Amino acid sequence: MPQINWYPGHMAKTKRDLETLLRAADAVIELCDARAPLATRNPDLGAMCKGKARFLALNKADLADEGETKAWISRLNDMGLPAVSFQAVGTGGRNRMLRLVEEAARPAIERMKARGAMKTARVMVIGIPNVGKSTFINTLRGKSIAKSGDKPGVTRSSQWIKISPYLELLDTPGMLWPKIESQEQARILGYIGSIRDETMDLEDLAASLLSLLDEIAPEETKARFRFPEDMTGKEEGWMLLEAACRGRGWLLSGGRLDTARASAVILDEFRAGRIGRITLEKAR
Ligand SMILES: Nc1nc2c(ncn2[C@@H]2O[C@H](COP(=O)(O)OP(=O)(O)OP(=O)(O)O)[C@@H](O)[C@H]2O)c(=O)[nH]1
Ligand SMILES: [Mg+2]
Repeated sequence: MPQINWYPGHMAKTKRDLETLLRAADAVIELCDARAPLATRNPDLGAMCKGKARFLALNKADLADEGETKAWISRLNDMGLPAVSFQAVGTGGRNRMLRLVEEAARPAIERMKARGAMKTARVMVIGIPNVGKSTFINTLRGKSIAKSGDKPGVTRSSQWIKISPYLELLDTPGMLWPKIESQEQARILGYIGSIRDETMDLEDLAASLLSLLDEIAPEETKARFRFPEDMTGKEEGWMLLEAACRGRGWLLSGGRLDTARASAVILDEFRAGRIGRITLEKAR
């Protein structure tokens, strides 16, 4: 399997910029993807945000398995990290989230008040690319102000966005970290769309995704890609990719299998939640 080379050159600068901006923030909200709450967290953020009030939002909860998300929330809370689930598309849960954001910033505001200064709460929204930071801010604002899109690297520079007369949120560019711990983690980031597709071998990626899905959600995967009845369930990713080509009719002239097209569609369908609500990392 080719190595994924994932650290875009501009990200070292992003990190330096965020460190400077953090000084002005009263609290930090970190967003991760509810389908992989460990793999989609940047290990550098803990040290960067030291001393700041902070909580984690498991976003895109609509795409993850509900029971797994609940289990993840209690595991993270048990570890001492306040965590909640959220769905940034749609308006359900907006008021609850606004209250949480305000609560996180309140101690800093109270400290300022005690010194006689009236202050707007400034909360920074951080996380790896494509987890929904800009969408989250737009939903809390009730208006599409921050640019968002279904690929990583949409937000190029940070901007403060006024949510109410007393609250501003900082939209930030997604941040990855320079040293990759495991290729398995890199692949998860590839599946959910946090690494640019152009830097990966999409056929390898789709083959390994199929093999993971076949393990976690065999029924949904089999039904979606119309695998033959006699598959044993122990096939390699590439065999599954070929079976999906036959099942879904992704063929070239002469009946050759169109694995390139198949891979693009498989990744799209997974990212959009069409195969089912599937959590890639188990909480227990
Ligand atoms: N299903 C679902 N999709 C979401 C949710 N939140 C965001 N999205 C989608 O995820 C994609 C990425 O959203 P963005 O808000 O641009 O993500 P970002 O974290 O700002 O990304 P960068 O700016 O590239 O770091 C968009 O297509 C959103 O519509 C959610 O809760 N559920
Ligand atoms: Mg963004």
